[in-house]
Amino acid sequence: MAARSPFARCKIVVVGDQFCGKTLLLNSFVNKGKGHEFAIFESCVVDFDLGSSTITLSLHDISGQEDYESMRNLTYADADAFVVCYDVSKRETLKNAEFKWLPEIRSKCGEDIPFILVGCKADLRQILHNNDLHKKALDLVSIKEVERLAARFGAYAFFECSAKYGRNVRQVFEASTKAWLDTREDLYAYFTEGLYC
Ligand SMILES: Nc1nc2c(ncn2[C@@H]2O[C@H](COP(=O)(O)OP(=O)(O)OP(=O)(O)O)[C@@H](O)[C@H]2O)c(=O)[nH]1
Ligand SMILES: [Mg+2]
Repeated sequence: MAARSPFARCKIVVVGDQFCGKTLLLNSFVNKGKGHEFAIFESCVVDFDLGSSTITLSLHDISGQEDYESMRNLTYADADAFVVCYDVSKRETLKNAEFKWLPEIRSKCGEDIPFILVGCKADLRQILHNNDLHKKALDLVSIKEVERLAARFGAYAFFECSAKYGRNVRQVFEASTKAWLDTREDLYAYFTEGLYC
């Protein structure tokens, strides 16, 4: 008889500037790239297949609008890991990850809260690669800047993804789940290696 999995639920909160791509990222993950583009996601619970085991993810979106701080504080309560998003076509959104979102989640959830850094709309980087005019206008984020920020704040991982084309979307949630499991010695072995069998 197969052993029962230990019950584990991981609460992941996706933060970042307004319009940087948080809601589409969550929708693309939950609806596997199908369905409509919803403007609002809010929260949802899904079973996530990690290969040899399944983990329950509680996924939470926020509004990137400045004046929603009290609502964000409610969402941050009991968060296990964060996905800190920026838009690869807007350097200002990476600056805000550095000066607004990372300080905010650390002040509310502690310095050691695990997080990953995610560049949304990576398709814009590809599409505009050979178009210098657009590249300037869009103020693309450089990978070096992201590497520096990730190293300075101790990001578990960083990715670029395209929710529009479903690229690297699963990897974002897999990495944020592992970032949390890394802090949970009691669960890590089971969920990453399937040791109980
Ligand atoms: N090209 C491209 N556009 C995207 C991508 N992801 C999101 N967008 C577009 O960017 C706009 C904003 O996306 P949202 O997901 O609503 O952004 P948000 O971060 O949830 O914004 P707020 O809820 O206002 O904080 C929408 O028009 C999306 O269609 C992507 O991967 N590629
Ligand atoms: Mg949104």
